[in-house]
Amino acid sequence: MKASANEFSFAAEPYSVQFDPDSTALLIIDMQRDFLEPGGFGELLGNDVSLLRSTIEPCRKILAAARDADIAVIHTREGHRPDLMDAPASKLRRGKLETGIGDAGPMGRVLVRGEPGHDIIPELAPAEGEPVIDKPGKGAFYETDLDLILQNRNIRTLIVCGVTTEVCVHTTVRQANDRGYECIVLSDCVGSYFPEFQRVGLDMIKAQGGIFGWVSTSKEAVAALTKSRS
Ligand code: C5J
Repeated sequence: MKASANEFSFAAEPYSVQFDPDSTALLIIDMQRDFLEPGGFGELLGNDVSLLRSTIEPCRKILAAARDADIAVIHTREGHRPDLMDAPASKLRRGKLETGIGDAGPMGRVLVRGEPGHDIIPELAPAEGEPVIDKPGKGAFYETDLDLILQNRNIRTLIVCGVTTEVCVHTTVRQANDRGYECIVLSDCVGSYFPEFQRVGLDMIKAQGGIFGWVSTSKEAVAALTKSRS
């Protein structure tokens, strides 16, 4: 599995991908109660949040493997200041929701920082020292210090997990790709409320020779990370 000094590879589509564990990070996007649990923003938008729950166990496994292999781990959360001054009016209006962003819901104020719904689900709780990027938009690079953190740690490759595939995962992968990062999206660690968006979202990443990056699985990634540090 070793390609050259400190370079490893694992099976992916459209072709196998090489990575250096020292310049690789696991990026876990928005695995928040607001998207995965009943009563949060995802459900208030009319979605069946149970569709995302299959991502939890594979995410838990790759998170454990990354920690064991001493790979950098970064979490993100989508949400807003309690005064909502960082939320565009268009976002607040969108969906014409009866209970929308900033309103009181079953898990506190919807998509607001510091509220229970904004928390990362307990199964994937960040460990001490793992940065949590609070982002006001869908893309994790928009109005955050993610790029700076990655640059300061010489990270070039991102193993990407989280929700939802076609929204925050896709937007982040596109932003990362334009900034020169290599993205490997793990198909069983990303989820959508729409099965067809899940399929097409993953196809779009790996099409045209990997126009946005690679698609692999948690099994392949766990095996590769484990081997890289053995
Ligand atoms: C959405 C996200 N779907 N994290 N956010 O609004 O994908």
